[in-house]
Amino acid sequence: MSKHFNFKQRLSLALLASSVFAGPALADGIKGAPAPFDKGGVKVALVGYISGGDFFRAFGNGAQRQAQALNIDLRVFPGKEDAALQRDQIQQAINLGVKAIIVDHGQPEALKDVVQQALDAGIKVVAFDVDLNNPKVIQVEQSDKDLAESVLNQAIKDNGKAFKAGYVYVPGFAPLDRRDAVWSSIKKANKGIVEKARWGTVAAPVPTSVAAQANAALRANPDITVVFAPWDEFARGTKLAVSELGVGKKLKIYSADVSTADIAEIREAGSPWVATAATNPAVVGATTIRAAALAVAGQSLPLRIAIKPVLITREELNQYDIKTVEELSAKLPSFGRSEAALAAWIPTAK
Ligand code: SR1
Repeated sequence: MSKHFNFKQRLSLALLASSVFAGPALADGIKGAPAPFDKGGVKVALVGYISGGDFFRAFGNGAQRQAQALNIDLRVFPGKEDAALQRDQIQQAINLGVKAIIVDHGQPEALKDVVQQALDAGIKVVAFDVDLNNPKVIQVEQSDKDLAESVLNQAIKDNGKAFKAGYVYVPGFAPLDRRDAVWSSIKKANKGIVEKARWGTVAAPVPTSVAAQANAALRANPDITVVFAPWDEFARGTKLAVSELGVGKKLKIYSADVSTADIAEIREAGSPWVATAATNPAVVGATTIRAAALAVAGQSLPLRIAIKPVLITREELNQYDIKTVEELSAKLPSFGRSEAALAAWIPTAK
């Protein structure tokens, strides 16, 4: 074959070479960043437990965007609500030689030893909403106490201090357990608030499974006027049941979390879902990546990071005509960004 190429052939070869050899952005380091981020391509794993639902999708997207901004090679292991699988995925991440692992939810007892193995191998561990009770693990949460207090205070403001309630709960999940502690103390302080029924499941798809339970509970307890459903998937399922039973006029739902789809459901004419307290999950996802990056770079950061939620009511969404999470972020800067785990060398995600 001839070694001589014409101009057109040389141009195509040059283009091919640049696409093959220039390497992905991952190979580029960040100017002025501490090692190993000055070289780029730092491997980090994000190992989840729950993968369904708007919260976890937005959390993952926020983490991905922040990882890209840091030229991190992020390996995502989606959860399937399977503790054995999550353990196995942490093991896989250790074998891959990652520098940090973010553990997103899970069952602490199933994870503690494998997380210790990661720490023993020199891997930094950030835990989001799973209490691993290990002083070497950086814990991230959403200030669940504030979250539950703000939305339950709104429920009391709207309904008074005496009402019959339904409550959606599954024990064993750190955020739900922390919100549950607030629900218990509010009931204790307000004897007129009576929990008539309790339901809840994390079986996917959560809204459909919760709707079936809520339908039975609300049918058996027609005097329930308030439902505390502190996960948006729980609220969505309860709302489905309320609409099936046609009891939307006499019942109000208070929740946690927010997404663009939730905003539409809250703002629907006659919707029983009237308030939620939430952080921006994409901001939380990005924060876990920044925390992991600071830890890998050997820079100081608090062992416990709590991201503050905001209270969101239907009234305010309507008043300011907010239709999306992006519009909410623009209206409430504290919802759109977190001051946690920032450093001059860390580019924030767009
Ligand atoms: C089953 S735990 C569900 C919660 O996890 C996240 O913390 C979200 O806030 C959601 O409410």
